[in-house]
Amino acid sequence: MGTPPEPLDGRTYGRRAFLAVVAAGISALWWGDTAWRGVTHVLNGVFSAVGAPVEDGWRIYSVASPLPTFDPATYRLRVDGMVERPLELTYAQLRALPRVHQVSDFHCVTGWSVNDVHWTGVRFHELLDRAGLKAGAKALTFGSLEEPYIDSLTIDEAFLPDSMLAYAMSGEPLSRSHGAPVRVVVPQMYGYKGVKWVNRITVVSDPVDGYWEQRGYDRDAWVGRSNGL
Ligand SMILES: Nc1nc2c(c(=O)[nH]1)N[C@H]1C(S)=C(S)[C@@H](COP(=O)(O)O)O[C@H]1N2
Ligand SMILES: [Mo]
Repeated sequence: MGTPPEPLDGRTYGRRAFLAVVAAGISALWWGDTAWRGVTHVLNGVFSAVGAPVEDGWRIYSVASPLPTFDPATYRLRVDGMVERPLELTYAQLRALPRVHQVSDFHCVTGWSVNDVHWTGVRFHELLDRAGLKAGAKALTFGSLEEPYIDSLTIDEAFLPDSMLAYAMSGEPLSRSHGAPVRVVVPQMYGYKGVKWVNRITVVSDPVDGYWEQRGYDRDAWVGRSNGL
């Protein structure tokens, strides 16, 4: 014959267990909420719609906050590295360079796209012709007012007929959220190559991994032909 379970303690134990579960639940809710806020904060910088503001089909992405503020009085675009004549262009000088318009589609590697985007800006050769490429120059590294976001293009990629440095979208100066004063536009590659708030173009002998490439995405971000994780 076995001994039946103790009936007296059972009650107390049940109540304790109940209280323990309630306490765990409350703490889970508490930590859950805190964790969720942390997660949405991170996702703002990671590829996700969660927490990223949406504007006309665009998700506004950044990796730091607040978004950079561009001051036309003090802004300079530096072109340096393997060049004969380093440049420091004011916003006005940049806008005075030969300008081009184009309409191209934009694709983020996470799956959203914006078709028929109207861009205005300058082709990269306009800048690099003025700076003068030194022998061995093969790639451009783009720096941003938003550190530590960077990316790079080979000079061949930068000289694709539809690659450009854009200072206007839809006929309006680039908005702060879209990267004022200038952003890289490379329609044949995924959006992460398109550094916003560009303030520096350094000519180098080899491309370097950009912000998202250091985190696993392909450096050769060809639309439809790269890893997209
Ligand atoms: N400085 C900077 N540039 C950036 C990013 C960023 O987080 N910071 N995100 C990139 C990615 S992944 C995409 S898809 C586009 C999004 O452009 P939008 O923010 O104008 O929609 O910006 C690209 N350029
Ligand atoms: Mo993206």
